[in-house]
Amino acid sequence: MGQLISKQPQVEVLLLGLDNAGKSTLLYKLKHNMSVSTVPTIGFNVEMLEAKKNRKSIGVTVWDVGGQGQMREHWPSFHANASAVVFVVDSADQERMKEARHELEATLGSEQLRGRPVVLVANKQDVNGALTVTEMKDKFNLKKLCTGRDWFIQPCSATTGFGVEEAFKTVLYNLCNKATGSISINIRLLPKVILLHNQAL
Ligand SMILES: Nc1nc2c(ncn2[C@@H]2O[C@H](COP(=O)(O)OP(=O)(O)O)[C@@H](O)[C@H]2O)c(=O)[nH]1
Ligand SMILES: [Mg+2]
Repeated sequence: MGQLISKQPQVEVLLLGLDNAGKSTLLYKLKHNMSVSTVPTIGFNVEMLEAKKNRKSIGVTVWDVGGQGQMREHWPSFHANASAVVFVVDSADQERMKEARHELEATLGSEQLRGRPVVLVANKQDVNGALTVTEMKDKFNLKKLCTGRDWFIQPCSATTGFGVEEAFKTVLYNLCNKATGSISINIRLLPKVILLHNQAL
């Protein structure tokens, strides 16, 4: 098993965002399709997923790095190997929107992440008063902030599961599309397994 995994092409996805944004909830929903009670992440969680494109497997490692103030200093240590960034924002927490934007700006300013695709997850869409994706796009000035990279904003509710798969499919789509230059990739997500199937081949 270990040998098989080590021969797979690997991509690493960095899951970032302020504490309480819903990163760990999102990861466990994706991985186990279940809601878990989370506690603030001290340090980081790491989960392996498997994507399949045609019959080839791609190992996807997701790093869920704690978002509390003192942990953010360590985010840059995760930049070097990251293929893509998924940045989770609590869309209902308007008071911390500026802080979230500041952290996203700092992250995207990293040399090591230059050109890497980014998905902004507008989480907690189930909460009354949550900003819509259009409002978030404006608040974060995303078009300007993400110049020079593939970017996407995904409405999501990590607790209900709405938009969770799509957020990761978009990341993988961007990565695989780049790697192969292929035209159309359909991505199917099975429990614990993400299937990428290229219909063109
Ligand atoms: N209503 C709602 N609550 C959420 C959602 N996602 C996460 N939460 C809650 O937000 C809190 C923080 O979630 P957690 O995943 O620990 O955030 P993290 O610090 O970013 O890892 C928990 O109480 C979650 O149940 C969501 O989409 N909607
Ligand atoms: Mg967490």
